[in-house]
Amino acid sequence: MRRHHRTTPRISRLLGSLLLVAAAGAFTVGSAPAPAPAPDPAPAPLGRVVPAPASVEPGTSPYRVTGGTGIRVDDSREVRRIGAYLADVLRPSTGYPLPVTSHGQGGIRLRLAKGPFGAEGYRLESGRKGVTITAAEPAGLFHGVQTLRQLLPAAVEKDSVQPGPWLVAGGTIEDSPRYAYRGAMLDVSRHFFTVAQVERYIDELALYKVNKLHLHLSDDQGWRIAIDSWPRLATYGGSTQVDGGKGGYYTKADYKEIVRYAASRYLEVVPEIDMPGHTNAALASYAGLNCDGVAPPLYTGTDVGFSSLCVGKDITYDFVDDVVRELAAITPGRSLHIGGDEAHSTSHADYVKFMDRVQPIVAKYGKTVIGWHQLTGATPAQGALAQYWGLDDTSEAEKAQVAKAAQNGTGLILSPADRMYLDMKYTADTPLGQDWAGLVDVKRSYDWDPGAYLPGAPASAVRGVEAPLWTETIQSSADIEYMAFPRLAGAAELGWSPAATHDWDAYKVRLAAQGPRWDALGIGYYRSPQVPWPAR
Ligand code: NGO
Repeated sequence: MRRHHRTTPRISRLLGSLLLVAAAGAFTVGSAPAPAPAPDPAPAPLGRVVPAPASVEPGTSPYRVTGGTGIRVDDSREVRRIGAYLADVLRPSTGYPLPVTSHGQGGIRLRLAKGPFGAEGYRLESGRKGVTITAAEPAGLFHGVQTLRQLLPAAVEKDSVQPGPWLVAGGTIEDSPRYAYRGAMLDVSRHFFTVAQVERYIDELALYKVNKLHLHLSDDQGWRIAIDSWPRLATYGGSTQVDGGKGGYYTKADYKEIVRYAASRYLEVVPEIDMPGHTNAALASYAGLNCDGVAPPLYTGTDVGFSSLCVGKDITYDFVDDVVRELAAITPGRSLHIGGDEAHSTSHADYVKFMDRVQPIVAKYGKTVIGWHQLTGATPAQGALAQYWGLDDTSEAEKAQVAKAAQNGTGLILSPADRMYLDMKYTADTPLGQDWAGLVDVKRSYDWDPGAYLPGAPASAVRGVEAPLWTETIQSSADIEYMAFPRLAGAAELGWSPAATHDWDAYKVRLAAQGPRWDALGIGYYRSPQVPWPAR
């Protein structure tokens, strides 16, 4: 996919457009009179956007982006930056100069103003004279820019000059999210992904207004973040991965770069250190962390539930304190995920004791706890969020335990494995992924309501949804994209769009229109037969 911060030399683009004009001219030489130009194709309907906007009011005349269009921004650094991001998207394919300026009239305007937009909402007004996106916060402008991209023809996403025309349907969109937490998780432990690969995924998440990137930074197979006070975690614990590849880890500078890049796309990084189970990489790195003082070998298989930190040893809490302190210091977001799933080698009493000691450490360093929903089997700290990853078959008792915690104030992030797990196979023939939670095709992953999902949990406890991508079988950006697209778009819509817009038959048509965009961006996706993709 094109990296939006890369700047292609404008001259070559201008040359490209000149050549196109020259080529068009060549056809008319000697054939007088020139035929009337074909009428413009109709622009995409104003509401054909994923996630579905909250409200869409079609107007009459479209706006046409031309060589004279400017991008007019408020005179602030951040709005100018968003203008430059939009220009980077539009210039290569249109071939237009699209200057970003804070003066002039008409064209594409990005402005901050007080209004009923909330932290992430925006209004997009389009008509003959221009397109204006208004928001109270820069994040809203950025999300509005993503909407504008989808209103333009798919070819706008290409990297070389295309013929156009570049029409945006007329009318007004008023839009803001249903949930504040709209996440995607990438497991960088089972297989390691480079900063560039993570940034590529961030760009893809931003297309769909996802605002949290949860990084699963540690597991049995690899520890992926440098911790200065425990250096072997990364240098040794990060030295392999599933199937024995060389693994890797992020230096603090790498991690800060991911955080910075995510923030430039209005995503917050939520780092996870999974504990007390899923800790073989740490236990292998420091013998002292083991109850018997013996370090196990590094692990490159895919079993779960066999490792545990030693709950009775004080060094365990020194370790947790150091890791949380160092990670919190380089994490501007409010949340820190402490895992807590599948602690099958930790007794229940030890699990409760561990969580009672570890959650205050997270608070001490100014962060709020997120844990997998097994945390509700201990005592979730005030303000903690539980991430539910059960499925239809999960026992009623377990569901009730989570619902009870929600009634008592624990917020929920919903990641039901048989709906939201991007590592589940679409069909039995899907070459990648797993099927322990069943097969999850596009309709199943989209067609449920987070607000009414967990019996007994108040709708107000639901803070949002997240689509996790576990990477036991995933090794490349192409693998990530094949599993994430198209399901990620549905997860994003569940997090953003009002429940009233939920409708599979309408969704699948909007989703189908994303296919040519992914083709233009070089995103290889699963062409599910459930979706009426246009022919290629
Ligand atoms: C489970 C397990 C992970 C696996 C994943 C694979 C959770 C929360 N714990 O989800 O360790 O990687 O399934 O689908």
